[in-house]
Amino acid sequence: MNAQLTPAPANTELDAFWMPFTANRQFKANPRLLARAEGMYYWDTSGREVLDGVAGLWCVNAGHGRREITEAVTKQLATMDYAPAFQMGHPIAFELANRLAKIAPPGLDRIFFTNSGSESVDTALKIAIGYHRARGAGQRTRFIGREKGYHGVGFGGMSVGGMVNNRKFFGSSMLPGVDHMSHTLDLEHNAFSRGLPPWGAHLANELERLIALHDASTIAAVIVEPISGSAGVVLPPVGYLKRLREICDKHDILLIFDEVITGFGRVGRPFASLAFDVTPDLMTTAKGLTNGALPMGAVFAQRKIYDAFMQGPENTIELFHGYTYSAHPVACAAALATLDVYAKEGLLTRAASLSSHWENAVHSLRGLPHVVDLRNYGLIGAVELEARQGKPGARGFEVFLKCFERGVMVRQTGDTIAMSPPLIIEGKQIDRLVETLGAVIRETA
Ligand code: PXG
Repeated sequence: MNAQLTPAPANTELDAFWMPFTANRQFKANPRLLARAEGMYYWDTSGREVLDGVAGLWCVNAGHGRREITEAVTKQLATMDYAPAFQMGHPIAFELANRLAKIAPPGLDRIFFTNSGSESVDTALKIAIGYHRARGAGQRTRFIGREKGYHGVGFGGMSVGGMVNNRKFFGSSMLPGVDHMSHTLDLEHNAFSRGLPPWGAHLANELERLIALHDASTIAAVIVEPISGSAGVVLPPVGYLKRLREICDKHDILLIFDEVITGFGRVGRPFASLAFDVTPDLMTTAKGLTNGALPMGAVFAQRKIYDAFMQGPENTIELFHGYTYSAHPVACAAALATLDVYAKEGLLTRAASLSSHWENAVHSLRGLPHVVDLRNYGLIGAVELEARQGKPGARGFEVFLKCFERGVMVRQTGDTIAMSPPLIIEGKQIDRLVETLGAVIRETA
């Protein structure tokens, strides 16, 4: 297969690529270059094996180098490389939408294709506004997000998001009319919870306060991640999401679940809304949809939302929105092959059977120096480290680097280390991942 390793470029050859969400100068002085991937592993440019503890970036759920996906993509490229989806169609886009509708949470059977999580979020926000407008409630344009939320980097997603660094540089360019609820991370009450924290459902009642402040008649939608990933894994307290659903229902406000990370098996069910038994009106996805092999996203909408747009003369476009690459045939082929792999290997529920091993492994780190919290759900885990005095993020970054040096890739956000391995991981690999992290934490001052 792809056995040929790409030689590492000299450091000066790294200048032109302005790397995303990266400390460019630090990286280019000391690069970490990946050259090959298969199954649970990457190999770097020197041929060193690295265990993938984050499924790339939470997307390679079926593991790397899946032959079925490669073949489907190759075949589709040779058959029809591109076809427009504006006023034209191609069969596999419809096939993919039908397949997704079958595994979707109840009623979410109308699917809009995008190319990323950020585009899925901006699409869902626009659909929410359009839905209310189509029903004669065009004044409903506000959104409620949440602190620590991450909804990608488009102007819409950034505005409803709640991660400070992603917002502060772009301050005056936010969408108007957005407010935020408090996040639900509370170490005083919930540190070291196993699975969902028992304390905190009442935090959902803040939504009632924001609704009272702005008036329900101005609010289009509430958007949250069922489990926040990027902010360092923030879990919903037991009962919290159900409460949000009740409040939204009471006030005719749409509830959007951003399942870009939690979708496609990460939590032991195909989607977190199924795991938590709370059904949103709109659901945003990307990442695991194609196993990360090609960029693609999908917004799942309740049929009532789609139907609300289907009015007026039949030759008019109902939603003035879409991307050149919406339903790209090659991405559709990758997604269909991915869904086949998930189905054949039971990967959309495999995390449930591994979750107690995973939970025990993650919580075995309790008591190590500077560990102030451990969080887990499905095949998601996080270790929160105490920040060094006056140097937030420094300890976390050092742990991330040392893990990589020892052949284990984890993710770092501030002083939190996140893990989200491919769903094909075996027990021994879970142990190696967590033991390496533990050893590194032990020797990091
Ligand atoms: N919503 C959620 C919930 C996400 O996690 C996006 C939207 C945006 O997706 P795109 O495809 O536009 O990047 C994301 C992306 C990490 C990390 O480890 C998380 C993401 C991306 C990169 C890194 O924290 N999530």
